[in-house]
Amino acid sequence: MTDCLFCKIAAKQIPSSIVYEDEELLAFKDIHPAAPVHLLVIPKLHVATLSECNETHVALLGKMLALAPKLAREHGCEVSYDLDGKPGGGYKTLINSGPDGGQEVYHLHLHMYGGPRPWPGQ
Ligand code: IU
Repeated sequence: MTDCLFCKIAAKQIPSSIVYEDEELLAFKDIHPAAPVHLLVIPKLHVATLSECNETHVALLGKMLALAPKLAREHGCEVSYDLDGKPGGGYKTLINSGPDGGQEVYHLHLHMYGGPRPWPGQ
């Protein structure tokens, strides 16, 4: 979509701090970070909102979510376990959908928050 900001970021027409890219996905640093680590994972394909997704988007959505652990490892917020098996670290993933869900940019994106808290919703 020509007027979509995130399409322009995906096409490198607008600069962003890219942390991951493959044929289908781009991940970049949120321009107004709400946590020490605040990344956005987007599909290069324009999908306005999660509400437009159906079974044809299952693989794409799976890839977006499956990227989170890799990004977490690379940004120091993976879940780890101490010798007693107690979990530490971690991160939050979030998709805002529609105005009531707090969505402001109408190109599907997965937020990933990590690092020292607080983060949104905590
Ligand atoms: P939302 O889920 O649609 O509310 O989130 C949109 C996010 O996109 C929000 O966190 C913005 O800070 C972020 N963002 C960005 O990273 N770069 C931009 O140029 C614009 C918004 I506009």
